[in-house]
Amino acid sequence: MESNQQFPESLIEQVKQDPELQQIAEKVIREERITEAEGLALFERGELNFLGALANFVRERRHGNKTYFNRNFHIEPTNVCIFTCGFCSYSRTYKHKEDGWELSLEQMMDIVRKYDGEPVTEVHIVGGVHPKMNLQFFCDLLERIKAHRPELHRKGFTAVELDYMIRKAKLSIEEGMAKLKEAGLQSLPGGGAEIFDQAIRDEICPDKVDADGWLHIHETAHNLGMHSNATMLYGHIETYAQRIDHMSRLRTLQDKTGGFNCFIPLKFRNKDNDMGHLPESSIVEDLKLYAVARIFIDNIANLKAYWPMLGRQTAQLTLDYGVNDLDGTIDDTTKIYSMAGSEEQVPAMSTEQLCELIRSVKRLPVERDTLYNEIHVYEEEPA
Ligand code: V47
Ligand code: SF4
Repeated sequence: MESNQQFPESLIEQVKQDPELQQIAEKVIREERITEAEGLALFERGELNFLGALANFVRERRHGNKTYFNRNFHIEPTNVCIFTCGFCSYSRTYKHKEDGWELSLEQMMDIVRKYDGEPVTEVHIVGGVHPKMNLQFFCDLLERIKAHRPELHRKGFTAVELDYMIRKAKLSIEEGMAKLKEAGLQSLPGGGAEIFDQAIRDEICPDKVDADGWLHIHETAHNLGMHSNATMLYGHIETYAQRIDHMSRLRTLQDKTGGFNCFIPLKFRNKDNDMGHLPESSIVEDLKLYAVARIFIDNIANLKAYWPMLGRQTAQLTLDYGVNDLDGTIDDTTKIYSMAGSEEQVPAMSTEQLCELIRSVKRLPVERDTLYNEIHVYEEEPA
């Protein structure tokens, strides 16, 4: 904890006309939790400069200038999916499965073997919900990766994929998660959360696991000693109040389990999907959201900007609005965002490029593992 930070008096000055915002700033400085109503006031009345300065104060109090990244690659077993989320540009229905891809165990092991001898620390496995890829198939995959390269951290499956494969195997969530852990699963990515409010889910992803189901799967993972991430898909038809409700439910579960590693806001991208008529949120709105998330969720240590979805320059900007993590090198192994219209058509950055991106905005690059243990602090320019 680096607490020699001074919150600029001029910023308190800036909200002098708004006693509620001033009180919120004072609470945050005293390290007191803000309420849902106060979170909403930040969204509704907080100017970008004020929110950024307050979020940056919180970020630097906890992390100083450190900005984390990891060396990872993705495996996307399939983009065939039984669900039809309106925002998804990536999936293909089972009826049109010939337009998508379905990887065999051997093809996925070829991807793993491609990284033999490379200093990657994590494989991130996530894809569509394929009716024929079952729990045993994924247990076999995990076992094979573990046998091939035991130290490679296996992070896998959104709660949506888990809910389907475990229910199909006729197991309870507790039994299914225990079986996956036994096979080698070590942590969960944060996907599938979207916006928890059911009225929004009914519009954008009516048929997949609901908020309680998502939270129950993550709580079960935490109880089994696994960590997980949490996401929020924003910038479509949700209101500020629904964003606060979403973050509040995560904050409540985190109070109970402490199992969330990081929170990842995911900006809705509108290319080639059924919600393509909606405009995308502006950069100002993106930055405001990161700032409010940093201030409101006081118990999840890390706030991640996922650069393949935001684009590198916006990701870089977020580092002044509460963000302390940029995910990983990725090596062009994910298609979710390039298919949805991201600027990053070939999402891959070398460690040097990531470090340069971080350094050029005067932050300190730190390579981490999946659980945020520090692997290397890049104090000096690499030789
Ligand atoms: O749940 C899908 C999102 C998620 C679009 O845990 C979209 O480290 C924007 O969760 N526009 C899956 N977002 C990916 C995910 C993730 C990504 C990176 C890191 C981690 C982590 C998790 O992607 C889905 C959905 O919310 N998504 N389509 C779209 N058009
Ligand atoms: Fe399937 Fe996930 Fe796309 Fe929804 S977001 S259609 S669950 S792949």
